[in-house]
Amino acid sequence: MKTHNKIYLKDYVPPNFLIDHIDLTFELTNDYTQVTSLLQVVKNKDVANDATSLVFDKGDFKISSVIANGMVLLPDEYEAGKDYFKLMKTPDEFTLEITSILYPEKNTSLEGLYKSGDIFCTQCEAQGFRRITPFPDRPDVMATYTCTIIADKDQYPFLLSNGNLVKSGDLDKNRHFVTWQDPFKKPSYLFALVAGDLVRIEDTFTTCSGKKIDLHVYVEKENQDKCDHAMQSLKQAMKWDEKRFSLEYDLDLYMIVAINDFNAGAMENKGLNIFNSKAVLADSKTATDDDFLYIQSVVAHEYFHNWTGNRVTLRNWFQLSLKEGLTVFRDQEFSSDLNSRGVKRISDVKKMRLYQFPEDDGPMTHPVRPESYIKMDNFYTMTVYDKGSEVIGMIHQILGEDLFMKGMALYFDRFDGMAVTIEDFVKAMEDASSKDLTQFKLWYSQSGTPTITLERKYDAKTQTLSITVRQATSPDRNQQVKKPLHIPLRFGIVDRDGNDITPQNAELLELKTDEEIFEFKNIPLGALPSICRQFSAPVKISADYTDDDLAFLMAHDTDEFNRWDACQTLLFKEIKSIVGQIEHKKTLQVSAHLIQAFQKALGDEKADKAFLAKTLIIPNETEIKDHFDIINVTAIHKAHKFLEKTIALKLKDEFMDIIKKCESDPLSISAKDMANRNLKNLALSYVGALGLPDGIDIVMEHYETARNMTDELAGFRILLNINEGVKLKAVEKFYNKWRQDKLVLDKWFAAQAASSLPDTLEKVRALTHHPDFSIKNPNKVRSLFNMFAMFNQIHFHDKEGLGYAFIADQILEVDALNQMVAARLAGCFNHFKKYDEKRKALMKYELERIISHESLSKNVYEIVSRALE
Ligand code: B3K
Ligand code: ZN
Repeated sequence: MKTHNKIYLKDYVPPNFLIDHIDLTFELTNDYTQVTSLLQVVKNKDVANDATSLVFDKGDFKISSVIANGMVLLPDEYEAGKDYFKLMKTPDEFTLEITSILYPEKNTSLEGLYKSGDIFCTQCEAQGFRRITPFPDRPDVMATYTCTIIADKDQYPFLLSNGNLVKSGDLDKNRHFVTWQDPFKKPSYLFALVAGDLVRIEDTFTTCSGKKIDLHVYVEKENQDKCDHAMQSLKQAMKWDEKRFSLEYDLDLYMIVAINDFNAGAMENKGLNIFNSKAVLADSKTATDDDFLYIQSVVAHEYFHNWTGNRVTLRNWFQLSLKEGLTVFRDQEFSSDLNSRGVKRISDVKKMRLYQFPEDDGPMTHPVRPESYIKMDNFYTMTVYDKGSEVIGMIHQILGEDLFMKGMALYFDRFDGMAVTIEDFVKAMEDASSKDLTQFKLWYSQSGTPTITLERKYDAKTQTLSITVRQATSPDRNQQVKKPLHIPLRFGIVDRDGNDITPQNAELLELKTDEEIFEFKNIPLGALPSICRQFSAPVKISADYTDDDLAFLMAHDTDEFNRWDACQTLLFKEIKSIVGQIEHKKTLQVSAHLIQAFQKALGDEKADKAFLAKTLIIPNETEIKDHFDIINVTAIHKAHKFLEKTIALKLKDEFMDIIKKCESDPLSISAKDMANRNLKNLALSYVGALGLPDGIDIVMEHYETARNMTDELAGFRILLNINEGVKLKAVEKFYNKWRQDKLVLDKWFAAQAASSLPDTLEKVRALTHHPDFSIKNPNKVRSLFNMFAMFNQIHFHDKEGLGYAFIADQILEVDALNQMVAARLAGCFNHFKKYDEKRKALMKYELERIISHESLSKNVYEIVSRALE
């Protein structure tokens, strides 16, 4: 077994050489691509060493010529290894011209320059630029770029790169060229190139200072009618960033290109964003309401990077959260301002608990600013992105909106055009607010999710409520001893009539030590504290609430988030109790107070429907498993089904009423219409879960008459869990209707992979041979394999280990083509130690089989070796 070295933050040294300017020329042909880069190299005066040899990063490709200061170098005057390029004895300032030959068609990693269908495109973050040309491929080397692209005029009518188009013209042999110039210095990871036969959708945006910006969205011809939502989202984002953050766009042109084969959601290349087509294309026939919201947030996220990431960039990759955490915070604020803030918060917290808490609790645990990596690509994680955003949110809570914005302004003022660190950001926040964030900074260096324990005492004589709040974080591989964090807790008190009686100045409690006692006077008997409102800190809460307290808070807390959370706590308690009944072979029952709480919520005419839909959904089995120290897959599956059926049975009339009453305009994506659909589809899922003929008919009709993808997909998913006959019919019907649409087929694959019916593993195996499946396309791999491994608990954890063996085979097969996608999939074994002995052993066997595979990538090695440690 090969091992691989780690790169450490503590070993960071500034670069010996800087590049002032790079002039790139790409000649794209159908056989190969020739890349010439002309670099203005200067020695970094700030580095006090007398190194004269220059070492660049380089991919595994051939160099055909090297010219230094106009002199052709002989092959023995430079070294070109598999992953480096070296020149001995260089002057302090010189020009270097390197010509390389690439084969983009053979590049299945989707990093560097590759082809997606007939389109040439690039993905350089984090370390893809080195696969294009030898270069100091690190974010603290910032250069200006010009880029000339030469290609056949008919096959590649559009030739795009960063910045502004400065020259174009015809060449011999039916070729043409275009030259782009980007006036802003940038790190290599923001370079981009696209060449293809696309259509362009055009619009403009006039900025606050009156500058007119051209907005271009490029897609394949058949998708030209699906760009309107992305374009509107872009304009909303531009406007919002001016209003909320006083940030204006800087180039004359902003381009977005949609690509079918893409490892991530999208990429913020300067002036030329490249997107996974699923993050751009939408119309109501083919995209769900969730897709519309996703597109709005991704388009905005990439746009917001222009300031947080591009204009102010990273000193090294350990600082990734400086741009990602901050930009996620910005896109979450944007979506909250445009849609419902409460509902957005619930979705974001659900995502944190589903993915980030387990990450913090498993082998991949790392601080928001990681200290080491083998492959940086493995650290584009929920911790860096979403916990990173929560950390920014906490600074926002502590400083308040005005001081926070003052800090942001100071940050841009100080660091525009520079490559900086998280420390620099926090310092700007401290300087602008005069607050001391020394202890707060631990959030960046200490891993793990803190647990907050809440204990109440009430003295009836003095009417004093005293609350003891404790914090603790479990030791992990990163730190054996955890220090107390500075935790902002939004707080409130609700009396027995449902009035908010929070004393003044108690709305934000700042916890700084292991244990603190807060006392509140003149509090009537029975009043309940409500803690961590709005989920003001990414912590787990363990409070001494009774079921009655929780039901009361669910109905009366004035904080919407905590009303939802009280119901979550009730649901998890209930499921745990049913799992206990199963394990002790008792008669299964659901407690009456849960049914009553649901009934009350459903009967509340004034309740917000979007909120209800989020509240009354039973957490899925993947969410449930994290509430157990040892995961009993079968019992959890049974408990989930039993709870769903019991609620459906007891409240069938209420659900039928919702199904009748929740009308929506099928083509509108207004908040009201989305909420109605959401609640109706939830009610249908309960009714469908009963598996009775009348319920099946209702769901079937809903599915067959649906006029948008939200309803159609919701119906389809329910039908796939009813019985074999119903499933078969629905699968065929859906396919025949949508066989031409790649993105809708992703949903078709994913829904089948998630089915709980007995033959699912065999079906998934068969689908790998389906003509519309391609193991080279990341969206398809994620729809089929990641969906199966992450969200089909009962079949992935098949007790004979067939699910594990199948997925391990797929990991190895994908790894030979696309290491990044394979590594993501390999994460499905991360928590193997939490299962029963038999499953644990079966998973360990597969992990060992993977890690001993001969040509395993560094990416998968890093994930699997950490899991096995
Ligand atoms: N910065 C890119 C992510 C690139 C992923 C590289 N493996 C998208 C984003 O976060 O905006
Ligand atoms: Zn980002």
